Amino acid sequence: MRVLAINDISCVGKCSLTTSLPIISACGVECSVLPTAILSTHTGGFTGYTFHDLTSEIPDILAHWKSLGLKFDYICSGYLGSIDQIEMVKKVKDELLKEDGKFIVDPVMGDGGRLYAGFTDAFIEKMRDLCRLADYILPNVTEACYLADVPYPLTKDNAEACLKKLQKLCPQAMITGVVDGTDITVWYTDEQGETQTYAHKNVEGFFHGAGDVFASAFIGALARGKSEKTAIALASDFVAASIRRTAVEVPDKRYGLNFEAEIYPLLEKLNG
Ligand code: PXL
Repeated sequence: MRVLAINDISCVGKCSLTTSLPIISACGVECSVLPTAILSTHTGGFTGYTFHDLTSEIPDILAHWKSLGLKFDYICSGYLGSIDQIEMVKKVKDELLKEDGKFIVDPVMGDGGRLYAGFTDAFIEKMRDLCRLADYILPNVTEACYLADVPYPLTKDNAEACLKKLQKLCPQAMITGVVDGTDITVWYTDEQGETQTYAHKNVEGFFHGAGDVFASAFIGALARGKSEKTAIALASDFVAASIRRTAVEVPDKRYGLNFEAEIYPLLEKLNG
């Protein structure tokens, strides 16, 4: 079983590959990486960060992998720095995903109702095309609103309508982080096509990297053979526990979640 995580390396501020690698590995699954860019920190809340685009390196990496005959059971994409990189991910999926493999797209573009630095309408349109090729998509509320072209934010009254629009892009669509009163909820479509929700008590505040931690645990659990429903529950419980801990333990939330301390309980459930 081999997962390929396509994402950036934000050297400090846990997100992208610094969450995918430890979490997917801890789940007991081999995680290979295709780094899209290297940044000194992520772009959410820090200023003065460095950004080195790795697009030009990728064709040679792919050529080498093809010469080795490599194929992946799961390919998941996260933060992509340009439209060219979206095209590159399509090529990787076409050439390196096993025939019965799964392609998971976390359409990382924004949070809190706003796009991250550098994202444009043209990028959103291309991200919709990438979502059309996916087996699962995992947007947060902001990304769901941009992809489905509905007003931000979502509540329990309009989340299902947004989910239905996303299903036209990808039948197994999800929306993470829908706040409903005192709860925070994942909305998703189950394998029978029914809308389902999975909720936790919301913790006030903005927790950087939560979406990446959720996506990593979801993929790890799927790759361990769990159903979509179980993988969503395990990943949500893991993120919620990490957020509760981070709220009291980590003064500067830009540095990401303390998910490390919650890995053992995740594994107990995964192996139980
Ligand atoms: O957590 C999502 C993310 C990933 N990668 C980079 C980011 C962000 C969010 O700000 O800036 C580089």
